[in-house]
Amino acid sequence: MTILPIVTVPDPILKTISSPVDVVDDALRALMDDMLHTMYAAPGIGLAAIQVGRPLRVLVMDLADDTENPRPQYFVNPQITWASEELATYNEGCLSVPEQYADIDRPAECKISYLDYNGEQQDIHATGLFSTCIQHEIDHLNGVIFIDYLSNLKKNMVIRKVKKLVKED
Ligand code: K1U
Ligand code: ZN
Repeated sequence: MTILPIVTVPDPILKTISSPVDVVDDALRALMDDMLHTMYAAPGIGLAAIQVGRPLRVLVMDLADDTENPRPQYFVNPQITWASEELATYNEGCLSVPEQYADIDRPAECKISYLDYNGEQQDIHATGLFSTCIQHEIDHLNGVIFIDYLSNLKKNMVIRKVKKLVKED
């Protein structure tokens, strides 16, 4: 497995609308394995394919904490089929916006239909951090980053900080 480089803002590739996957085959599973490995190494709790430069509607997540066994989840062509009117606020981060956090409001609960690691159709009801994280990741598939919900002033400040951080590395 390979740890892939993660693209950071303001790289325009992050604005790409990713394309649906035609077939879940061994090549796609190899990409999902590399994405999971990359996410664990970062470390993070989610990663969309566009964050490693691949414009495909694929994401991986693992919400297990350090005291639990890993619980990898793979979502291919995920679609939000329902979202609650009730909102929840979470202080979000993003591996493409390193070391920056902001409170973001999103539907507290949602239902997602997707293909799993084996290409089987699945439906899931997401609540809590799972709901927040999967909505954040699906945003990536549509070229949206959490800082897009901030004012232009705040967003530009964050981008300046990330540029400085990446240059120093
Ligand atoms: O870049 C990403 O899309 C991943 C992002 C997912 C996310 C986090 C919080 C709210 C919504 C979506 C991250 O994983 S940021 C890093 C992070 O949250 C974390 C890192 C280590 C341990 C626990 C959390
Ligand atoms: Zn992100």
